[in-house]
Amino acid sequence: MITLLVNVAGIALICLIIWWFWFSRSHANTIKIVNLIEIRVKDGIYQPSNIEAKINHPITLRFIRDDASPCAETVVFHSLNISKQLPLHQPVDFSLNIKKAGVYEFTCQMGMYRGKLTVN
Ligand SMILES: [Cu+2]
Repeated sequence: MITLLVNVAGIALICLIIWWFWFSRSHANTIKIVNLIEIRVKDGIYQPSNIEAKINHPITLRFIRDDASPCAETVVFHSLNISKQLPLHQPVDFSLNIKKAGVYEFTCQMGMYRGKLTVN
């Protein structure tokens, strides 16, 4: 009877150790899912220019400007009230987490470059 109890306790302990290692490992390896989308600014267009995102999900739009013309210099998200300057060939991130469904347009300051972020 005592040996049985010891065996049960031993097995339980082994399970606990395995579970603990598995749990702590999987915990340490947790990956934060982040949507990163790279947008090239070139030849008068944003590429890609139609982007989809989910409500309440973080998304990062990384703009890389390859167009030297001053037209491409600024990206404006009108309805979000955000704008950023794009230095040539340097990534500029917009990290967004939009709480409301809709179509969010982004353009250069003169509205020649155009793109939209659709949030559902
Ligand atoms: Cu422009």
